[in-house]
Amino acid sequence: MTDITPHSLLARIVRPTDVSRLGMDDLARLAGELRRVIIDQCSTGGGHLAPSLGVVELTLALFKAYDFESDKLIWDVGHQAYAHKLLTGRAERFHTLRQLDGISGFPRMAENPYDHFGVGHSSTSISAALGMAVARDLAGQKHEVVSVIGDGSMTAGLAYEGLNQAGDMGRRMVVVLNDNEMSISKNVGALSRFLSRKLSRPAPQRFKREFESWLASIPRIGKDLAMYARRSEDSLKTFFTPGMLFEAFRFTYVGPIDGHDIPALVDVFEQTKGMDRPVLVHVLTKKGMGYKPAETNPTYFHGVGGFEPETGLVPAKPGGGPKSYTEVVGGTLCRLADTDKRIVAITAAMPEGTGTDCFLQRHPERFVDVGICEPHAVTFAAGLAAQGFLPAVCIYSTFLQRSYDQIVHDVCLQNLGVKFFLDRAGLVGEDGATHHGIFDIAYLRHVPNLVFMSPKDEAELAQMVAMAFATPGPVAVRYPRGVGIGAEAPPPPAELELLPLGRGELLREGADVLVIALGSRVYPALEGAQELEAEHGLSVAVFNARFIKPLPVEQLLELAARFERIVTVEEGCLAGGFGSAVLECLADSGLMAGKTIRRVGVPDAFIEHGKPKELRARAGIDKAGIKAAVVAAAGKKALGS
Ligand SMILES: Cc1ncc(C[n+]2csc(CCOP(=O)(O)OP(=O)(O)O)c2C)c(N)n1
Repeated sequence: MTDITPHSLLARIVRPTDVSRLGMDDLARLAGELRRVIIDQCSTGGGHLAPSLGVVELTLALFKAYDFESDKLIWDVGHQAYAHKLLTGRAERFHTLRQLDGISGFPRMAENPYDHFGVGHSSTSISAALGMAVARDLAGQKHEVVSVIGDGSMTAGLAYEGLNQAGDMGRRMVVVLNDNEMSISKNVGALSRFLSRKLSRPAPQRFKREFESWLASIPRIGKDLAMYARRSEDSLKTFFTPGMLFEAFRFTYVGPIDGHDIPALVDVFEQTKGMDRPVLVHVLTKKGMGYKPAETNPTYFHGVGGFEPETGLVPAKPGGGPKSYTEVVGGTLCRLADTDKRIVAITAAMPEGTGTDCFLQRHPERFVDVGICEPHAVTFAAGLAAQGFLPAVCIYSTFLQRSYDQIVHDVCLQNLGVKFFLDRAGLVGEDGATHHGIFDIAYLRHVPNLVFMSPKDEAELAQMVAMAFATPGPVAVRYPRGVGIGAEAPPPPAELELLPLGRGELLREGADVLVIALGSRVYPALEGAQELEAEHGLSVAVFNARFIKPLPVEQLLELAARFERIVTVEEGCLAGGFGSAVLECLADSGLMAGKTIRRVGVPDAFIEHGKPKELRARAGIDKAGIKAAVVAAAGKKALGS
C-alpha cells in the first residue's frame, strides 16, 4: 500500500505547475519521495519498476522547465511514467495501479488531461510529437512539444521514420533520448553500439587524434583538411560522437547529459526552448536508479510481480507446479534445434518474455535478438527461410500486430517456412488494453498458405511446436500467458506424436448442445459442460478444434449435422475470429438452417487492465460466461421442459 504522508511534498502536488514552483532542494527531496512510493507500490502490486525509477529526475526536470498545462509531453512505451502519474493528480489513486477499475500502467488520454498521448507499444513518440508540432503550427499556437524515447525503443524503424520527417520539416520540438544502454535485456544493434559511452573512452579518442594527424599528413591539402574538419560544423568531434547521427537527421544535438542531475537537465531544457527547430537532448540514466536490487538486476525489475521492498527478494514459488506456456515453447525449441540445425530462434527484444533466453544459452550461433522491430524480425526470418532455414519467430500476439504486411507479403505469399510462436495470446491482465493479444485470429486466419493452431494445454503445445517444424510452409501457434493446467509432461520432441493436420478432437459426447472450443477455452468449456449436466441435466458435447486454419471442416460438418444448438468459444475478438470462421464454414455448407448458434469471445470493445481472471469474467469468456451461453443456446431445454 502506497504511503503518502500529509507532510510529504508529494501530498501537495496535484498538477505540473505545483512542481515547477519548487526549488532545487525540494525537487531533490521530491525525487526521494517518488522513488519510495513507486518501490512500495510495485512491491505489492507489481509493475514497471526499473524503467520508472530511472527517469525520476528527468521527469521532475521536465515538469520544472516546461508548462504542461499547455506544453505537450509524450512518453514512449509509457512504462516509465509512474512519476509522471504521481505528479499529475493520481497520487491518491496510485495504489490502484494496474488493478481492475484502477489507474492504468501506461499513459492514457482518457485517464488524465496531462497524458497527452496514449502508449504501450514502443517507438511511436517521435511521430506523435511531430504530428502535435505540426498541429500547433497549423493552429497558430506557441506551446512546446517534448517526447521521451528510450535507447531500446530507438531500435524500431518507426522511430527513424519520425526523425526523418521531423528533421525535414524542421518544426520546433524536443526529443529526449533516455539512454540507459538497456532495452528489457541489454540493448542490441549497431545504434546501441554507436551511442555507447565507449565513445568517450581512450581508444576512440586516440583514434580521433590519429585520424586528424593522418589527415594533416596528406601532402598539400592535408593541413587545411584537418583544420576544416576541426572547425566545421561537421567537425571530427561531432563526427565521432552520437551527435553525428542526429545532426544527419537535421536535429540539433545536445548532450550527453547526466539524467540524474536535475539542475543540469533543467538548464538544458530551458536553453532548448529558444531553438526554433528539432532538438535532440541525449540523457544518460541508470535503469533502476536509487534501488540497489533494480540497479543490479534491471532486467528482472523491468516488469515485476510482488517482492520484499527492503531486500528486493521475491517470495519463493512452491516448486513442482505446472510449467508456463512460454517455458514449454522455449524448451521444445531448444530440444528440436539440438538435432535440426536449420532452426533459428528470433526474438524482438524479449528473450526472457518469450522463453528464448534458453535458446541463447544452448544455441547462441542460431539465436538472434533483432531489437524492438517486429516487422523487421518477420522479413529477416523470411530471408532465412528462403535459404532453407527454419526460423522460429517468437513474438507476443499484441506486438506481432505490427508485422501484418510482412507476414502476408514476405512470408505467406511466398509460402516460406517461417514458424510463428505467438505468446500472450488472449487477455494478458495488468498491462491492459495495449497488450491484450486478442486480434491475432482475426488478422491471421484469412492469410492463404498459413497453418494456424492453438493448444488446449501445455502438452498439446509441445506437440504443436514439433508439428510446426514438420509442416512445410508458414505455421503459427497461439498460446496464453501464464502456467499450463498441469498436463502430463510431453515426451521428448523426437518422440512426440504429430497431430493430424486440420483435425480436432471430440473430448466429450453430448446430445443437447455442441461446444466448439479453441485453445485456452477448452478446459473451462469442459468443466462448464460437466457442471451443466449436474445442474440442469443438460447433455453438452465439447470439441477441441485445435486448428483455426485449416479448420477441421470435415469433423465440424459431421457434428453440425447432429446438433441444432452450437456454441463457439475462443479467447480472442469475436469480430472476424474463430467463431466467425465456424459460422462461415456452416453457412457455406448450407448447414445453418434451423440452428441456434452463439459465439463466446471478446466483445467489440477495448478491454482494460486487471487480473486475467477478472477480465475473462468481465468479457464473459470464463467458465460462467460459457455456461451462460450454453444455457441460452439450449433455451427451453435448459429449463427442463
Ligand atoms: C512494439 C513493442 N514491442 C515490444 C515491447 C515490449 N517492451 C516494453 S519496454 C521494452 C524495452 C524498452 O527499452 P527502452 O525504450 O530503452 O526503455 P527502458 O525500459 O530501458 O527505459 C520492450 C521491448 C513494446 N512495448 N512494444
